[in-house]
Amino acid sequence: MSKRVAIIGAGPCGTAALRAFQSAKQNGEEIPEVVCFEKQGDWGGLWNYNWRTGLDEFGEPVHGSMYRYLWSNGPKECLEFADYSFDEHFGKPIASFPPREVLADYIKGRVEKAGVREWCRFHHPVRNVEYHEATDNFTVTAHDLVNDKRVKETFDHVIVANGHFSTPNVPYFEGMDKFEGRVLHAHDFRDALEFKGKDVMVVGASYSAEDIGSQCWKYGAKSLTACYRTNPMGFHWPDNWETKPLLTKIEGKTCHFKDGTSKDIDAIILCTGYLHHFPFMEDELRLVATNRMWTPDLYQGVAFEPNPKVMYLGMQDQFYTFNMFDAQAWWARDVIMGKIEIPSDADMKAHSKKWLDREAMLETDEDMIWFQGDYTQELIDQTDYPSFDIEGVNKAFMDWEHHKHDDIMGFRDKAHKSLITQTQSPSHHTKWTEAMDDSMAEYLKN
Ligand code: FAD
Ligand code: NA7
Repeated sequence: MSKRVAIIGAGPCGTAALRAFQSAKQNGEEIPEVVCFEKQGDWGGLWNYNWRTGLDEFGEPVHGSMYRYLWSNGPKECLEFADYSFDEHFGKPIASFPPREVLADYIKGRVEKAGVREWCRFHHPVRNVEYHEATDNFTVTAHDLVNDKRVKETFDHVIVANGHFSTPNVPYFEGMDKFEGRVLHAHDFRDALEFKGKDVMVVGASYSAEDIGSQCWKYGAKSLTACYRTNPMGFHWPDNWETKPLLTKIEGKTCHFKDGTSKDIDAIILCTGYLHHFPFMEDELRLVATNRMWTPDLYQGVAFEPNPKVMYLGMQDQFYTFNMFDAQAWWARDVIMGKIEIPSDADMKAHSKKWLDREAMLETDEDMIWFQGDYTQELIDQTDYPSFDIEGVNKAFMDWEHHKHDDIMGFRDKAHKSLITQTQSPSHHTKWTEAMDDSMAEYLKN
């Protein structure tokens, strides 16, 4: 097979694509030549902690949005790879909510075992992807940062896997330019200890607001204020945590809210989400998307309808993560290898419409979890990705949701059961609120 495939990004989605092709090769199939361009110096995507903010050592925008002391926000049993279990990687059962370093080790372990590192070009941000109608292929231009040289190569397919939680969405509130405190977006948050003893405000009502607020609380912030645009988070927060409607304006250190109340604040952390950002894709190849459960223009949530030789992985809002990315990567691989046919434009649109109609009916987190579980199942049914108990994963997500509503600072102390190996996780040796050391060595001492 003389085809060439470019993968952009070696995070969980890009490494899923690498593993998908390698597993076909392992099964004796002839696979295309795969080249994965990665901007950072290692694989793992967001799970590689980067202390830097702003620009990196090469002047590139820093990709990392993760921070110190980040622990998995969902049970690891809900994201376990079906072809590489936690038991296989760690050699023993481990607790259900691993810190970042532990999950990074797990993600890397699978691709190290697969032996696909030589398919990757690290420190190679992709600058441009252009399609040529006459030859039905693409020119990918990347920058070799170490040698400071542009490289241009031709590919038959492009898999875009650069993630969408890296380019911050930064709203402006009146008076922000004169705020007498620190203001930052979640993307630049690195260490909760910076906010010890401070009156901290998080703006937003989703995962980042919940987790960064909880981190600041855990590491000794004096008070937390969470303000929301549409709906509050709705958990039972500790006593020094207050919920307010949206910020309207700032005067000095005083923040005013929609209900007419005000409060003095030392630091504002904008947990206001991220932009899907593909500056390297030519206009006609660029996905325009927001963070939602079904992404318009992607057939099967993956193939770019205007040109299905371009595939986008992991573009949806995420309950399911690593295992859904795998399902997408295996599906993309099988389209590229000619095992799955792309239907007519009308059929692609009809398929997307079915999911868009269902998306419009979603009301609760539970609805969204079942939606994403069904979607993942639909993909898995089309490939040889090992089948696993999706209903069991959905139920584990339900338990997790209930645990969060029972005790938002205690849900990480719960233990879940693997849907891949049936191993029951042990409870972690230390309660999350008391576990200050998030190193892998400490976590694995069970
Ligand atoms: P990423 O992990 O973002 O990887 C994308 C890769 O593409 C990066 O390595 C980047 O360097 C590279 N790249 C970017 N631009 C270019 C370019 N132009 N050229 C070449 N390479 C490029 N998920 C969970 O399951 N559990 C959690 O607890 C969890 N916590 C999270 C906490 C935070 C703060 C954030 C932001 C996300 C969290 N997520 C979590 C969700 C996260 O999106 C996924 O786990 C996962 O990292 C997504 O994988 P990805 O490959 O799509 O993107
Ligand atoms: P999300 O999940 O996209 O949420 C963004 C939040 O920011 C959401 O609550 C939005 O409010 C809020 N938002 C967006 N714009 C504004 C403005 N202008 N004013 C006020 N509030 C605003 O992003 P997260 O960073 O929380 O999570 C991303 C990933 O990181 C996630 O997958 C986790 O795993 C970790 P809304 O509710 O829409 O009114």
